[in-house]
Amino acid sequence: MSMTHSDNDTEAVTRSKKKVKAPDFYKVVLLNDDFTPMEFVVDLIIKFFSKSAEEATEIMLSIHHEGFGVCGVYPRDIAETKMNQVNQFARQNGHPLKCRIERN
Ligand code: TYC
Repeated sequence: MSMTHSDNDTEAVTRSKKKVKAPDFYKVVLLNDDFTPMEFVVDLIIKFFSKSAEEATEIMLSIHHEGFGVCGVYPRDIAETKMNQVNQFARQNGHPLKCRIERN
């Protein structure tokens, strides 16, 4: 069976599109609450999201004022791991802080 030149082109484009498709990315979001100490949130953002003290303070204050804030954007498995680590760390320390992920 033979393929025409144009069949071949179409298949090549279709296949390469599937093969190199970018992974889905997820935002890791922290939610505000009235109880978690500001210093704990700053330390947590430094620890899990590798931010400087200055960046972490800006993100924390933005969450405090806006109600939520994005700490980073990662492929799904990394975003899920960060969310779980943050939620466990907050719970272990007796704070109600919640972390979620959202598809980008
Ligand atoms: N609102 C908290 C306070 O006033 C601080 C806070 C910031 C809590 C960010 C959670 O994700 C958070 N102590």
